[in-house]
Amino acid sequence: ANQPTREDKFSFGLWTVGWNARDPFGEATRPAIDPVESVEKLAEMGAYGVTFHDDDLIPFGTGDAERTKIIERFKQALADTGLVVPMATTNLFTHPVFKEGGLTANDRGVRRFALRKIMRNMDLAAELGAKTYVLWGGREGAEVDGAKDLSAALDRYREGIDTLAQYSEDRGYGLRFALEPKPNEPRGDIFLPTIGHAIAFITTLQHADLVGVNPEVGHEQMAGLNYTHGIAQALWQGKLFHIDLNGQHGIKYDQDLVFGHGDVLSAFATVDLLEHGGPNGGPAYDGPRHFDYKPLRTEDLKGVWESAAANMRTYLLLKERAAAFRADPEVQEALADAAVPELAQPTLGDGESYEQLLADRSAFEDFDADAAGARRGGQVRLSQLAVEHLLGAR
Ligand code: 3MF
Ligand code: MG
Ligand code: MG
Ligand code: MG
Repeated sequence: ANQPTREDKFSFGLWTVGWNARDPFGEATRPAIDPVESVEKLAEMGAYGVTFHDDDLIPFGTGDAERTKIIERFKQALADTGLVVPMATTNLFTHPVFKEGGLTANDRGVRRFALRKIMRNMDLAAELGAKTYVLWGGREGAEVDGAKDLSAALDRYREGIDTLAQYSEDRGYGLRFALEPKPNEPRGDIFLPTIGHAIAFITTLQHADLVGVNPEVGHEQMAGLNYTHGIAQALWQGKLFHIDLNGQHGIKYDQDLVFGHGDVLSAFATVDLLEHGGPNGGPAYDGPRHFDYKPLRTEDLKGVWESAAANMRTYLLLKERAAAFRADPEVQEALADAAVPELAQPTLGDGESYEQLLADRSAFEDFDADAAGARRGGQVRLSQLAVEHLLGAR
């Protein structure tokens, strides 16, 4: 039952399984993996999609003839395996040219180069049928406050995204863009650091309807935020265009652990929201379940594929646990006891005006605040039921 299938919509970035484990302190511990091998392996394991940065597939600086060959070979692998490309993105962080930013670099030439690099990969994304284009601005930021005109940086960020959205519309690509927030790393401070910052920024865009977010579990947790709450607001605002699932232990560097291998209770809440937070207890999100993780540096190639499988299996186990939680009559009772369903009831009555609220003595003059303040919470019971379902004790 916990064998992944295409219907589960699991996808992986080429840069995840393909990471050779070079980090800021140490050399690679594994060989790089041929993208075609990753496609074959992921398909075999039950994933439905693969995603990539331009440079994951076509190394930076590759000539046109070689580039065409690489693309043809990749397309053949997709055709042979049936794997799809739901999302693509751009590497605007590895090459030294982006050391001071991409779309928000002080150097105008770098900004123009960044736009062209994105546009070129959007052409490929559209050709491969991608629906979503992710923009993670890892180098859009600063270490030195005085080295960046912050207001101009936001102007340039907006200008860049407006230009890209217009390009997609004019070319008929029909892409939707998903901004990926991250508070820091590699820059000391990154612009649009959280889901909330990104959603607020999006309202200023020319094609605001085409732009949403791609929140990553670890990125929000690095800022000490509740990932489930963050994506819940994105969903509520119609902005959850894509997700990066992984694991993280609190406020530290971006760990990119296997999904569920960090804060597992939070992962349970996330899956519960994605699978049961929608209308009538159904799914709240129908996009790809995309994993952006890194196989630990300790692992060999066997460990790479074990870790890829672990992401999918953990998701499916949490999905099963969430379904059991929702179906448990005691959970239903505990939810009612904690008055959870009551929140769906509007605060004002149907057609009631604030004048009527003012006239309602039971709402204020006769309201027994002490009695309401003494009301049973019932939340620990709910929490324990979640833990017990998670642990397989129920
Ligand atoms: C870095 C990330 C990125 C983005 C990727 C997708 C390298 O912390 O999460 O992965 O997810 O650029 O656009
Ligand atoms: Mg990340
Ligand atoms: Mg991460
Ligand atoms: Mg990510």
